[in-house]
Amino acid sequence: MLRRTHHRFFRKKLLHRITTQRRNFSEDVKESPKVVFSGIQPTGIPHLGNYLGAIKQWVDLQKEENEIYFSIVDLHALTIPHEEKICEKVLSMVATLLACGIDPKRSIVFKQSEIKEHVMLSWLLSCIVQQNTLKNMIQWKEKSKSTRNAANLGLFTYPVLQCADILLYKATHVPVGNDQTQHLELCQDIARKFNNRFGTFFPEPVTLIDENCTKILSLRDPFSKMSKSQGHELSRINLDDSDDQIWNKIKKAVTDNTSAVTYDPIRRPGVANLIQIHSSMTDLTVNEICSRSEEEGLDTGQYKMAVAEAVIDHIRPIRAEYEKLVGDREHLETVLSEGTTKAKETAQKNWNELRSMVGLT
Ligand code: AQP
Repeated sequence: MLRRTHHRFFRKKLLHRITTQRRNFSEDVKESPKVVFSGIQPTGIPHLGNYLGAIKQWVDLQKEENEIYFSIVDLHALTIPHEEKICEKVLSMVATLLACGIDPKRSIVFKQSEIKEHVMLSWLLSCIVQQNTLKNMIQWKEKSKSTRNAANLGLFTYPVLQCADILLYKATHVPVGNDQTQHLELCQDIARKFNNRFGTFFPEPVTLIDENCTKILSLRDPFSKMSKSQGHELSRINLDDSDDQIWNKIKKAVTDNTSAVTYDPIRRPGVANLIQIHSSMTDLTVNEICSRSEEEGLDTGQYKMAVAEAVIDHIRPIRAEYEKLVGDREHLETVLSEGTTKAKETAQKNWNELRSMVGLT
């Protein structure tokens, strides 16, 4: 069991530290309310990387008057095999999103596979993008390498379906973790190409990345990202982990032989990852954390306790809410079907216009 420490200076407060990238879309779009789109795969309980890289921003974006779509992208999840039925994981993802603070009155939460226009638009866009462009996608290169060139076609065309997801709703802003930056650049490129060829229809969506938690790394291998489906169970902190599990995972996190707490993501990625997680969960900057740890004379082992404390305090209410919601299947199904009905309306309207623009009707 985690012992309370004297490191009380590590106060918590959520910070709104969002940075916008690539503002290369028209002034009109900038001034109108944002149309926000983002997706998450129902491939397991989200981990700290999903939460800090994406979901926390999603919650913050609800504070503004935005039109918001959050899709549970079950078609993307088919690119890897699953033992459990994907639809079961979809409902637990809805429970997690609500527990994190997604409000179905403010955001449209829906299931991708219920809206066939995602696949139709994906096909249309795949007739615009060149296969060489897809071959250069970093995630494709990594995944095809890890499967020894036996990766399926769905993994190859995954970024095109992702572009279709975003563009179908004419999204102007896409909050994601920075592992998705290249895919979002592709999306901007495809939108531009479509507009040039068929007439202006799509905004070029802006990527929203929280500059303070661009990529959360695996706790076991700080050279890889924290992932739901890859790496050891100890490599990720899940949003339903118990206090003891969180403490145990952070205690065993791979660091290095230097005992001081210093931030050096290149030479000390394990320690830098812990500092980044800690900073994202409190109102402390990286510099404040390092200088206060020095003042307190903490070594990395002692510092891990302070990180664990901050993570546990942050996750505890989310876990409690998740446990309450996950048993209420009827409520989760209602949220999902109401969201899907609303999303379908926009998707069908936009798809009908697109069909006509490309000459299908
Ligand atoms: N390690 C991470 N750090 C910061 N952001 C991250 N995201 C994922 N991992 C990290 C962001 O979470 C959002 C949803 O991700 P996803 O469900 O589409 O899956 P993914 O990007 O492929 O991440 P996982 O967790 O590794 O899933 P699996 O194992 O199923 O492939 C995205 O915005 C992503 O940037």
